[in-house]
Amino acid sequence: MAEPSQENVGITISNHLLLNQQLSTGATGSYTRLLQALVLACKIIQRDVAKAGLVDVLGRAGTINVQGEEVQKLDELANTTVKRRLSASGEVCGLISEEEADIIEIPRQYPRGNYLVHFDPLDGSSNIDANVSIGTIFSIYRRITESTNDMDLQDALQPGVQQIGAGYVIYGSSCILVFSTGQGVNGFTLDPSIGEFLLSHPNIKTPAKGKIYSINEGNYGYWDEPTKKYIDWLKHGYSEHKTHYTARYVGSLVADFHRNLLYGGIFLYPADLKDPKKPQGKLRLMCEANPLAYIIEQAGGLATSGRERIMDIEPRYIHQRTPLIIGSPDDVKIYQDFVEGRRP
Ligand code: P6P
Repeated sequence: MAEPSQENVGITISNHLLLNQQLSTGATGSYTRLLQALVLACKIIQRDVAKAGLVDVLGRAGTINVQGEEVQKLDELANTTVKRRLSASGEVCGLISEEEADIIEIPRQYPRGNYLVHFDPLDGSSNIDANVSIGTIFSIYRRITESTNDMDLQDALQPGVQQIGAGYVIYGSSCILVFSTGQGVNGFTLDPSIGEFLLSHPNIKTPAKGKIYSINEGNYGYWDEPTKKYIDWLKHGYSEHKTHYTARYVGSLVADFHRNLLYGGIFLYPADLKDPKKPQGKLRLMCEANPLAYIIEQAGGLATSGRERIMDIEPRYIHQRTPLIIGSPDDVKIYQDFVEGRRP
């Protein structure tokens, strides 16, 4: 299917999805309805995020989520919004939220569909009170079990290569939805005056090499040696690589990822040994690493755990964590050289 080009800039996401559907042989409209439900959920979350400071939605809800993190009120609103909209679409057989321990069953009044979605309803929520960009991340699979009932664990634990779509919304200076269904990556910017996402970034490709590295340097003492050597090389190896790398770290995954996707560069959240409960680092495989790996590969980049391609990882449990090194292919390959001992 031909990717949108510049003359398509400005078309609504609904028209883009319908064009996609018309050009997809055998398409029934189910996938389009699922994506439209996701788009609606993100518009509702954007509305809540935009007014958070005014209606005291800010602040903490006083509960702790499955990750052991303090849940913000907006987290709860976003989680409920995505669950309601996707369930009501009648196109999903189950959902997995970063905020909930177990598979989310679809309320009985709705039909079951053939898709399932892993999602992080509001990533970066610790930044909410500081008005720093936050985001929603989603990852779409087809069910692999033959059943008209709810999904089971086998459906939920598919490797990232089985994704049929993925994307994120960044609630920042503007609200941008970036997603792919396997034919490249497109970005849509919300025009709040008409409540429509309009195509603003057709066929995104990430630069082969960047000048930005994103990592929480406060964890330096907890990194493995190859990661330390790579970051030292970036900072002190100018005489060799002749590039002045700039450090940029928002501490909100979608913000750091989106900037590097467009400008080029590398984001790293390696395994850090400061928390024995998280020897594989902080980020989740199914609702953070896999969807962003899908996007970056569709945009010409790479995503690795250091040991293997992110999308090849066979998940063992739904909230599994993984180190994530993701971005411009030439930068990720140099990191891999340090990991595999090809660089001292
Ligand atoms: P740290 C936000 O809480 C998050 O899950 C990601 O959005 C972000 O990339 C990461 O954690 C930041 O973690 O340990 O650097 O504060």
